[in-house]
Amino acid sequence: MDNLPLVIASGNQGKIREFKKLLRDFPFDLLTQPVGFEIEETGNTFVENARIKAIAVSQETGNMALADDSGLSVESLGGAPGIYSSRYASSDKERIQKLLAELKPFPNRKAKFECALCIASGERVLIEVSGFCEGLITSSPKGENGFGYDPIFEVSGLGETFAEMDYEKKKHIGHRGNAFKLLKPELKKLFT
Ligand code: ITT
Repeated sequence: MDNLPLVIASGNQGKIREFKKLLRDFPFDLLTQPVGFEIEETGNTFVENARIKAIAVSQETGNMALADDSGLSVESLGGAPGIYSSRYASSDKERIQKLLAELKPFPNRKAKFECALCIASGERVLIEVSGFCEGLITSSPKGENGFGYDPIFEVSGLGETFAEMDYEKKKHIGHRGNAFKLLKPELKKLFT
């Protein structure tokens, strides 16, 4: 059987790298979304925004699309930056600096990463799942791996940040890997 085309509906290179590894053993031809394609994320939740992106990219390309809406919610900041994680500042470095500055007065460093995944075909939603990972915000960045807020997110009970882990470990315990664990059986159901 020929591989099925699947567009990774994201412009974030960090996410795209992770998806290429997560989907390695699946019978998909992985495609990237059209260069410069912008979608306004008008949803109020990660799930709504993942759905908006998957449908828009699938309609634009005529192929099935997988979107990820994800972000970091910090307890002391009332859940911020949450769905605004990528809009919080204009680069990873500035986002990290802003978060550390805002969190400075608070002893409670609890935070949670969430990842909503949606696969759509045209306007039809085929699969929706969400994964989570709980942890603490460090007082300064640690580690060189990963992307985004990885250097300041220390996974509960492990004492190391996502950026200090190799990718296999992040995949095993991280929000995207946890969402993917739920996606896998649904994908299998869909294609068998
Ligand atoms: P697309 O919408 O094109 O996929 P984006 O970066 O705008 O790209 P989001 O709206 O979902 O994506 O924003 C998610 C932000 O949350 C992302 O830019 C990172 O800053 C952060 N983030 C998500 N997953 C992360 C991870 O695994 N590690 C570190 N930061 C992450």
